Amino acid sequence: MTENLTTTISSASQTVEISRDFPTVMIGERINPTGRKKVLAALQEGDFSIVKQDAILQVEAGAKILDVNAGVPGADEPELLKQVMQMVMDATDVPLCIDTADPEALRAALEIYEGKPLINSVNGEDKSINAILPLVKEFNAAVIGLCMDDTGIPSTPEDRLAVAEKIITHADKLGIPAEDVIIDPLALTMGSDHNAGRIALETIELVAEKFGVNITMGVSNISFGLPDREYINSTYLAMAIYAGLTCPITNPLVTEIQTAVQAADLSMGRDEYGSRWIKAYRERQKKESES
Ligand code: THG
Repeated sequence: MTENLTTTISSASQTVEISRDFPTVMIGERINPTGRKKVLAALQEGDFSIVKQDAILQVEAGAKILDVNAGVPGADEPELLKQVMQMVMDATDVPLCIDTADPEALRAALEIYEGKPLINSVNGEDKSINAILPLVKEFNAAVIGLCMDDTGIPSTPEDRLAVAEKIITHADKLGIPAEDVIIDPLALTMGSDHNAGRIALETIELVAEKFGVNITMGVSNISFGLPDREYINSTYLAMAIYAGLTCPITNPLVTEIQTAVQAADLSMGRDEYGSRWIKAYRERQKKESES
């Protein structure tokens, strides 16, 4: 087994360490107009209050990093992304995961960010590698590498591993260490392919075993189009943590997600004396008695 690498991400005032030897790090997914119609409508109207509220609520619910996506169709993405990030940085102290496909928006975001951010994302296409990895190096960031390239998302775990290897190798050539590359095996929905979950789990195992790198994943993707998504997402999340997932992009406001992460960490021996589990239980009880 390869050594578990540690990725360090920071804001101006906080540092987060990600590793299979440490508790799971939740990356809050909610600041994203692509996945959320209400956020889209608000941002189109220049209303950032929902962003502020989502930032605060997600951190209170246990998110250690916040994903920030400002992909509003037709908008000036570099400007909007900076505004959304500034709002989040004013409202919370946690490090950010900058979620954009636009290299110009990414550069604009990196120029105002204080600390070491996580860039979401690069993929195995030469065009993406050549545009994104130099920015990762220039701004001393960490980056999420998606297991896809110009031919799409490979259908086998072995072929996804090969894309991960390509990204890690190119990063290394630019002087970006493997611990600053976090691999995303890509969760597709089981609503259209019942093997999608298994393929992603096997990819996690292969990548963790071969490279020791950290693993992220947009867990909610797994259940698009299916009913009772929170049960699927939370069960899948616990299984993926066992397979080697270390920093899921997920919705921390969902109780089933919170408890799945906490119970998985306890089950993996990452919660000494179960003290975090007990503390979280007491907090849930307190909340219930208040409501
Ligand atoms: N990998 C990486 N980054 C990602 C993803 C990934 N970023 C975007 C996405 N996938 C993760 N973020 C979300 C955000 C919201 C939802 C799912 C993933 C979501 N939204 C609800 C829905 O579509 O049903 C809507 C909720 C609402 O409108 O309030 O589920 O895979 N690296």
